[in-house]
Order: sequence, then structure tokens, then C-alpha cells
Amino acid sequence: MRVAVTGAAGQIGYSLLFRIASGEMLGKDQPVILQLLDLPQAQKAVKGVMMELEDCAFPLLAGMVATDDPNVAFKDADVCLLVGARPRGPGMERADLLTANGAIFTVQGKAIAENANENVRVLVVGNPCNTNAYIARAAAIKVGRTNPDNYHGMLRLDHNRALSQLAAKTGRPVASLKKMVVWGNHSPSMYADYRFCESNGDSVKALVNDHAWNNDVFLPTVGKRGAAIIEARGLSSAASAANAAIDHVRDWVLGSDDWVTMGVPSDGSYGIPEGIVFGVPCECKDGQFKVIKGLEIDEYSQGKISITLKELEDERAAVADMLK
Ligand code: NAX
Repeated sequence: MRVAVTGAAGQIGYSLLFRIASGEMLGKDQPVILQLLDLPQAQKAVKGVMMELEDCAFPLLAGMVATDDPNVAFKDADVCLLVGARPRGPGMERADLLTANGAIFTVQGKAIAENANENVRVLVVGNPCNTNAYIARAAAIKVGRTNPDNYHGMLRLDHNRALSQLAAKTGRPVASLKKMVVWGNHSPSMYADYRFCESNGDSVKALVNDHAWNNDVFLPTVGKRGAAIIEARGLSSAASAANAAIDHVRDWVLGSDDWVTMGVPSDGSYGIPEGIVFGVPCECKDGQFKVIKGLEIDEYSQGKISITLKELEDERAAVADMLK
């Protein structure tokens, strides 16, 4: 399988590529070809990463390409991990950030639709990842060919962060926790919802039984975890973000026996306008993902979902002109 990774010279790239090449994402029997995209000024650093990949002598690594041309990077790709993005610079407003990234993701969405495998699966990690995925999808739809449902944003890091906080609170092993959901935008507005979560048949909500902890500790801790890591490490999350990307794609391709949170283009379920890339619970089987529908949304949850939806609607409005 051909896997395109953008931002290959960056810190997430450095945590991601070795795990893809070792078979952790697509299976221990699946050879992979890595197609690495980065900016012209980062090509030398990409070459260095490729030298290290060679030095691992991974049995599954069947080839590598480095390029600054999206048409080359996405050629016949089966999976595209869009990690590279424009970071927020000093004095940059959120609207400027959205526009700068809009320029990148319209080009990349078009290049994917024109060059990749028709069944390509695309996961956007680069922030703001939901809206970047929305933009790439909109550009891809204009070309046709690829499946518009397959343009995802990454909410899996928030999902995994929520699981580890709940494991610590309940004293239950993280592997015992099932049916976690994170609704909405990959931003502090996301709503990590453990109302359906179970541990060995017990309701996690009943085990926690502490609304104040949910509202005042859990949600802010998960929502602001990225900022807490920057504060502690002096750099943003990288290994955990790469791990979440691996989890998202592995479950999508190989299946999962648990619910997984994916940022997927809405089909209108849960009152989310069509096309907005929103974190929802999914089941993965036979290489396909399916949104889990019909979950009860209580008043508190609806309030939280409305806040994160409003943020995404504002982001959509800010990029609307670029997509005409
Ligand atoms: P780095 O700054 O270390 O690396 C980014 C790389 O992307 C650089 O090599 C840069 O040259 C490249 N790049 C920039 N524009 C590009 C373009 N148009 N085409 C190809 N390559 C391009 O950032 P890193 O720490 O790796 O983070 C990458 C992105 O992930 C950021 O946008 C970051 O905000 C986002 N994150 C998303 C997370 C999520 O859960 N969705 C969590 C972690 C992370 O914050």
C-alpha cells in the first residue's frame, strides 16, 4: 500500500514514519511504500529521515519517495496523512490561520482527488484539522473520483486522552474501557462524553458518579491537554499525536471491536449540518467506517455539542469564499 505523509520532516512525522514502516498501521504482513511531502526548504531534513528509515532495514518498507510536489506525493496513494500545516505565527489571528491553511488544503485536496487511488483514505492531522479536512474534501469533490466520505479529521488523540483520564479516575485498566465518544472539533471546545462508556460491563458514568468532576476537572483537562503538554515539554504533542493517527487508520483499515471517535463529514446525524467534519462515534468493519446513530443526547450534552458545532460553523463561514 502506498502511504503519503505530508510534513514528513516535522516532529509528528518523526514519530509516525517508523511505526508505519514497521507495520503498526496497516498490519505486520502489509508492505508499504512511503511517499513523503514537505516544503522545498525541508527536503534535506526529509532525506535525513529517509536515511534513518533505511538504517532500520524494515522488512515491510518496499520503497520511499521524497518530494515537494503534491501531485507526486499523492500519486496512487491508498492512505494520505496530512500532517504538515501552517502553524500560528506571532500576531496571527485565527482567521489568518484559517486562510493560510485553506490555501494549503485546497491544493492538497485537489491533488489527492486527481492522483490518488479512488478509494483513498485521508486523515488530516494538521490544525485546525476539522476545517482543513472540510477544505480538502470540498476541493476534492470539485474534481470527483475519490469518495467524499473518506476525508477525515483526527479526534483520536482527544479520545485516547479521555480514556486515560477515566482509567486514572476509576482505577480500571484503560483496555477495559469501551464506548467512549468525543463530539465535535479538535479544540478545547470538544465534548468528551463517557455516558455510554463501560468497563467490564459496569457503567463508567455510575463508577465516576461525580458531575462536578466531569464538568470542572475532566472536560477542561482533556480539552486543554495540548496546551499542558506544550507548557511541560516546550513542544507540542508529537508521539501521542502520531500514535493517534496510527490508531485511527489502523482501525479504519483493519477494523475495531470498540467504538472509535473519528472526525467525519457529517451526513446530517445528530443535527450536525451536512459536510461539517465533526467528531462522532464510529464502528469499523471490513475496511469501512459507520457512524453510530441514535444515541440519546441529553440537555447537558446538547449544550456542549452546540458550542463545539458553533465553532466549526464559524470556521466554515471564514473559509467559504475560498471554496467558491
Ligand atoms: P512541525 O512544525 O514539527 O512540522 C510540520 C512540518 O510540516 C514541517 O516539516 C513543515 O515544513 C511541513 N509543512 C508545512 N507546510 C507544509 C505544506 N504546505 N506541505 C507539506 N509540508 C508542509 O509540526 P508538528 O509538531 O509535526 O505538527 C504538525 C501539525 O499537527 C500541526 O498543525 C499541529 O498543530 C498539528 N497537531 C494536531 C493534533 C491533532 O490531534 N489533530 C495534535 C498534535 C498537533 O498539535
